[in-house]
Amino acid sequence: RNMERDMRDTLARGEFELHYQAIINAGSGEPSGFEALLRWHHPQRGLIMPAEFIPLAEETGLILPIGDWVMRAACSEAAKWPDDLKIAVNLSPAQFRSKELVSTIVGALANSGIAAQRLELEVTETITMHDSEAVFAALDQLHGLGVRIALDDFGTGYSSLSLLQKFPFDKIKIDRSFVNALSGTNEESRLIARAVVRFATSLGKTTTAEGVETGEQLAILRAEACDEMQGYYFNRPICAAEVLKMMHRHV
Ligand code: G
Ligand code: G
Ligand code: MN
Ligand code: NA
Repeated sequence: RNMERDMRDTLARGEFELHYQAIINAGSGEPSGFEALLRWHHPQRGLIMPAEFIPLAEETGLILPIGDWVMRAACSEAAKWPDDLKIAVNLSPAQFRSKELVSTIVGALANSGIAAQRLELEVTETITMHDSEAVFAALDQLHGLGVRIALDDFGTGYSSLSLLQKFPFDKIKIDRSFVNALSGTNEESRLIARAVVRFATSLGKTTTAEGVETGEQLAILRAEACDEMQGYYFNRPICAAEVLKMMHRHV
């Protein structure tokens, strides 16, 4: 497969890129951290988004070295930021099949010098579908080191209540499909947002709404006491240099 060969070459040359999207504290309106999002600038095909190449990376096992690169690059970049800012990194279910996941993450933290508490791992509930004992052990070990764990895309899959009880999630990210439906005239979507926030809060977990695009959605989520917001209303994913520029404007 040409795409697989191209992916290997890109990885070997260190030419993947991370973009970063701010996660905004609903109270202060300031970023509490950034989510790292993988990008591939293909020499012929231009910018390729993760949805187009992560499935192949998972099939071929390349997600393991790519995931290692992402973890190291994201932690090293975060080391340049004020140390109250977190870095969120997405993990594929396939990465949990590697025995090296915990040591890779510990290595990336040590190498960058950032505190474990600044790293947040975003996982979807599909990680629990295969060998959930091994996944639990890895998450529990990382959580014990101070790494934060977020349940991504909440509400889209088969999230069960027992999953939330069993796994050490610190945060629930409300999927953007729910946020997208929020408007002053859609009472039902507001009730769903309210229920999810209350449910998560009562379990001691924080909530982040993804895909916030309008001031109206922001106002509703604030009124429902959602802790954090993320979306095009605040900013699009931006490159590392732009993040640094943005920070200089703020200090
Ligand atoms: O903006 P965007 O197209 O970047 O992200 C699409 C999807 O790709 C998201 O669901 C996100 O979880 C996933 N994704 C983005 N970056 C990474 C990454 O570094 N690793 C993994 N495993 N998934 C990622
Ligand atoms: O699945 P995950 O939440 O990790 O993926 C994040 C994805 O959502 C990325 O593809 C990112 O570019 C995209 N995204 C971030 N903010 C918005 C938004 O406000 N609207 C839409 N439609 N997509 C968004
Ligand atoms: Mn995510
Ligand atoms: Na998501």
